[in-house]
Amino acid sequence: MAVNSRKVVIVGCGFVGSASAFALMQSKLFSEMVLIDADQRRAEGEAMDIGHGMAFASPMKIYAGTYDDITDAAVIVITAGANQKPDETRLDLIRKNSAIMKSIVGEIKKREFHGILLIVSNPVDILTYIALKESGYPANRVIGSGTVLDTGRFRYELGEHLGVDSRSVHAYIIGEHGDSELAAWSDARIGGLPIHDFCELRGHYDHDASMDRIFNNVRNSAYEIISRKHATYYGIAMAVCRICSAIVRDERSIMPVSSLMTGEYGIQDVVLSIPSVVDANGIEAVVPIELSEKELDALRNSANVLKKIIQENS
Ligand code: 6V0
Repeated sequence: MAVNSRKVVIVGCGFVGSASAFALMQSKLFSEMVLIDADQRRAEGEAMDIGHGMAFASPMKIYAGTYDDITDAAVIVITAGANQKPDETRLDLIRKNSAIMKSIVGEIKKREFHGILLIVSNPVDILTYIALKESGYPANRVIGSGTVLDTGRFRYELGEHLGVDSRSVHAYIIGEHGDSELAAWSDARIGGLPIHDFCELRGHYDHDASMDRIFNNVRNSAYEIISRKHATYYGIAMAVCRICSAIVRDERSIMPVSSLMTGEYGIQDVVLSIPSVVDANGIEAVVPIELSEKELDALRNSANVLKKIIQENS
């Protein structure tokens, strides 16, 4: 069956899935949205609630469906799974969520599906690796939201620090979406200027202290939000929307989604985030940005952390 580029499926309609559905409805990217959840009534309730906003947005079809509805979808967004509890790391979730991911991909694989799998459930890099292996799809079609959210948080923090629109900040968080992630400072640019030059233009000279503070704020964001409101979902919903836009509009946008590494920086057979060109076919190319020796070590460490978890759980 031909792919309908204006159809999306969301599997998992909890906080993240429903916030993503709400953001996608308002984005007008799709004309058909299918919601699937193990709790069918939950999916039905979300479809009704979000559907009632249509009169204030633009017309589309939103309904609670089944896996038989996936065959012509352009994108399946997987947000099913338990979320992070206050005393849990993302990696603690692995056992619970890898079983859920295997069962979902098993259902998808029973049907014909030629679109993109976008994995959001945590730990996202591990689950994207599992989805890739279980599905047998080519690596370009199985992508994780990776550090797109973390990078959004990083750009926000830098924008606030420097009094500049965060969209003018070109800087990435790369590696694992989690504790071993790193900021690619040596590649960071603000409006084309190297970051330290821009900082000095704004009267900030204490680079090391500011870099530590900003990166720690970014890395601890999820813990800080979860300790206050028990889940995070609006930021990731916007990130999902942004990634879907790059796919559906064939934008060739560069964003740090996570994908299978095949030798970049000497890293392979692990899924993590490096800036990548995203188009209608998913990952068109990985962009190996320049890193300092220290950053390279941190990236390889991040890859090793992820590899160890994969080995321990396979
Ligand atoms: P939630 O509110 O508990 O929702 C999870 C939903 O998944 C529930 O509605 C469940 O019924 C459903 N579900 C469970 N098993 C299945 C199954 N086999 N098939 C279909 N549906 C199922 O969790 P929340 O929405 O807060 O989080 C979902 C996932 O997103 C978690 O793994 C989070 O850790 C992860 N996040 C990922 C982020 C990222 O940046 N990648 C950001 C925030 C959260």
